[in-house]
Amino acid sequence: MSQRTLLMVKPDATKKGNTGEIIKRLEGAGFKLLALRSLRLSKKEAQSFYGVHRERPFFGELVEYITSGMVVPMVLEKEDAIASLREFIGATNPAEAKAGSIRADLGEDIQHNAVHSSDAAETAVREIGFFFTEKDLV
Ligand code: 3AN
Repeated sequence: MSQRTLLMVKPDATKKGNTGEIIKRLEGAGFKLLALRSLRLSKKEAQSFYGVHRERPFFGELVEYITSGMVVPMVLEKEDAIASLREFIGATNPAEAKAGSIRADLGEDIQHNAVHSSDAAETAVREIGFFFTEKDLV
């Protein structure tokens, strides 16, 4: 079943000029780009976006990092997009991500790991709605 998911290029990757490389890899792997933005999140927006992690010990650091520079969220569509994108980007920790994946090649460490992607169907709907309205999706 064709599915939509959200991928967000994180500040470590935008700072290093890796946004184009990431989009090229995604399109090359058959993910169809439906919408794309670039912005810097406010502290409030970041706390809301990462709300599920509020109780985790690294929450403060995570918010500080994600608001430290530009992010590039985008909506991608493909068969089984959510699971196949998570497989494609690699494990959260770049040191454990499979060779050739975006996080293995372009991530630095568990926090500076180049990209975020939605982890489930409900999360994808929420995260797409966080950045985009239905009319943004081509
Ligand atoms: P994923 O982004 O692969 O779904 P989660 O949900 O485990 O990973 O983590 C959410 C975010 O928190 C990730 N973007 C990751 O960079 C960050 N994170 C996870 N674990 C740590 C940690 N131990 N220290 C700092 N940041 C972390």
